[in-house]
Parts: sequence; structure tokens; C-alpha cells
Amino acid sequence: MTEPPSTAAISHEELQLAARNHAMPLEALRWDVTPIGLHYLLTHYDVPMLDPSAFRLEVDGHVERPLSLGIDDLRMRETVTSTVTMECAGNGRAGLAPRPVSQPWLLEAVGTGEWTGTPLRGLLADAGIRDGAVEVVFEGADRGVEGGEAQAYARSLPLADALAPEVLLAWGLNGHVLPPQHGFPLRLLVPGWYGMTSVKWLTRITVTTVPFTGYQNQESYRIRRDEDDPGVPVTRIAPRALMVPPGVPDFMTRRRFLPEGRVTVEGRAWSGRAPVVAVELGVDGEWIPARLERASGPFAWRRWTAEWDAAAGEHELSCRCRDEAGGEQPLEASWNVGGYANNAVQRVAVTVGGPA
Ligand SMILES: Nc1nc2c(c(=O)[nH]1)N[C@H]1C(S)=C(S)[C@@H](COP(=O)(O)O)O[C@H]1N2
Ligand SMILES: [Mo]
Repeated sequence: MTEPPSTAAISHEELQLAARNHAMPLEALRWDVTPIGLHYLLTHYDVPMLDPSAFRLEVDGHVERPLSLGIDDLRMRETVTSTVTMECAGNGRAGLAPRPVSQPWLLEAVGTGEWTGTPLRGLLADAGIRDGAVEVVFEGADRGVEGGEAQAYARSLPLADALAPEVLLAWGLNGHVLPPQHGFPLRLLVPGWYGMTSVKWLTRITVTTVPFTGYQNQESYRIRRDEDDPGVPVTRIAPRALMVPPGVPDFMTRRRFLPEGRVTVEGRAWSGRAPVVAVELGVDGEWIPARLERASGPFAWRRWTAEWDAAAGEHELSCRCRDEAGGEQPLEASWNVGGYANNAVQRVAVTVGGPA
């Protein structure tokens, strides 16, 4: 029998966050590119309303030539479209006990977009990075208070990571103008890294000679054993496989019901560290190899399928993947203060031959 991830009741504060920041319903794993509106959302403060005609992106700091660009200036640059899977670092948080109090994600804080924009490194080359630069700081137009500190949402990347060819300044999603909730008119997109890196409503890029000490790098998004542990930064996405729960759900419990017989279980698997090379479907603790399909790009999830001869009775399905770097998914979650990067395997309770 599968236990609920956490038996502790969620608070009003967690409910407020959960209502604003929705997940991707697991059945949307059927789409290679997540339709806009089904992609997950995570916004720390408020969604800002920006006027694209007044919009400027400033590039400053330790550069030869500071730049100030409008959206049309950016659109005239080299333009690329890539299919990228993004996942929130807090995905899986609600599976931890005790549950860290923040956005209470179960497993579905993920989505894949076809992002259109211009490579960041071309822009940085035009600005001319001076000797001695170590990091690049990205600041959004949204403001709030977090940990008692007033701030604009800002995150940094080590210079070498900012210069990776796949890093984009994106203005398009799935062939449309970027929607307000995903960062209109411009966002950073850092393929392979957890979502907090991809700053939305991007208005300023600053090259620095010292590591950034802003809240979202120094205080938040670190794996800490306890409050006194300085911890290590959360960076790239850990491997994870998810399945579309087979059959039909019970309205309240979401327990699955399906008839006896052969069923194709399908899902997606991804890792921001190395390509996914294997997926397995677990049936009551026995692992069956799944068939893997090609990914739409080096940073996109891969579809997988596995056949299961469903016999009448109660079953527990699970799935797990492995990446080329040897990264795997644990059967049991390991706890940390912020509840980050919990990639423990998904478990789905199924009744075969029941009311459905
Ligand atoms: N400016 C800004 N950028 C942001 C955030 C934010 O609150 N403000 N949230 C981050 C987090 S934690 C995640 S997981 C992703 C979510 O992107 P999405 O809402 O487009 O899915 O955006 C990141 N970029
Ligand atoms: Mo996130």
C-alpha cells in the first residue's frame, strides 16, 4: 500500500503558494512539448506587468562596453529554438518528512518547452568581458521580501556556465510570445540546471569580479543538513523518471483503476547532468527494463514505455532512470532543510479489475 507522501496537514501559507504555483498534471507527460498552460509555474513574488515598448535589458559590470537593448534589438540577433526540460529544485519536497515549509510540490514541477531566443554568450562577447570576471548576475523585474530581506529576484552563474552555448535569452515559448507567467518579455534559460537559475522578467545582466552574495544564491537553494550548515549550492537537475499513472483515477484519492490484461505504461525521463541511458518500471518491487525513445534535444526528456500484464488485485507501480554519468534515483528520499532535489522514485497505487 502506498502511503500519502506526508501525513502532516498542509498550512494555509502552503495552500496559498500551491494555488498560485501549479504543477504539470502527470497525464501531460504524454506530450513531448508541454502545451502552454500545462507547464508548471513557480513565481516567488508577483507576476509583473511589463511594457515591451519601454523594456530595456542592461548589460553592465566588469565589461568593456555596457549595453542597453530593447526587445527589437534582441530579436535582430542570432535566433535559435531548443527543446528544454525544466524542473523546479523543490520538486519532490512534499515527499520529505518532516516536510520543509515552502511550495509543497509532489512530483509534477516539470515541463518541456520549445524556447526561442538568442545565445547569451554572443551578447557577452559584444559587451566584452574583462579579465578578472568570475560570475554573471541576472536580475528580474519582480520584487518581494524573503528571509526578511527586500529584493529583486536575482541569481548568479559562474562565468564558465554563463558562457555555455546552450544558455539563451528567450522571448518565445512553443512558437508564441513568452506568456506573462513565464517571464514576458524576456527570460534567461539555462538548460540542465534547476529552474531557479532561469531568471524570468530579466532586466539586468551584471558581470562581477566577486561571487554574488544575494539571497537566492547565498541563503536559498543550498543543500543543508541543518540550519547551521552553510551547505552546497543546488545546480544541475538530478535524474528522474515519471510515469503517466495508468487507468482512471478515483476523484478524491487519485488511486488508479484499470481492467486486467496487457497495458503499456508510458512516461518521460530526464537528467540535467548527463543523457538518460536506462529506465525501469517497477511492479510490486520487481524491475522491468523500459524501452527508451530519442530525445528532442540534449536537454529534453526522453519518452519511455514498458509492457505490463496486469493481474487482478492491488499493485504498486514505480519507475526509475539512470544517466550516463551513473546518476540514479534513490528508493528513499534524503532530507535537507530546503527540501531540494528529492528525486526518490515515484510510486503509484493501482487496483486491477476493480470498479473500472
Ligand atoms: N524573476 C524570477 N525568475 C524566476 C523565478 C521568480 O520567482 N522570479 N522563479 C524561479 C524558479 S524557482 C523556477 S522553478 C522557474 C520556474 O519557471 P516557470 O514558472 O516558467 O516554469 O523560474 C525561476 N525564475
Ligand atoms: Mo523553483
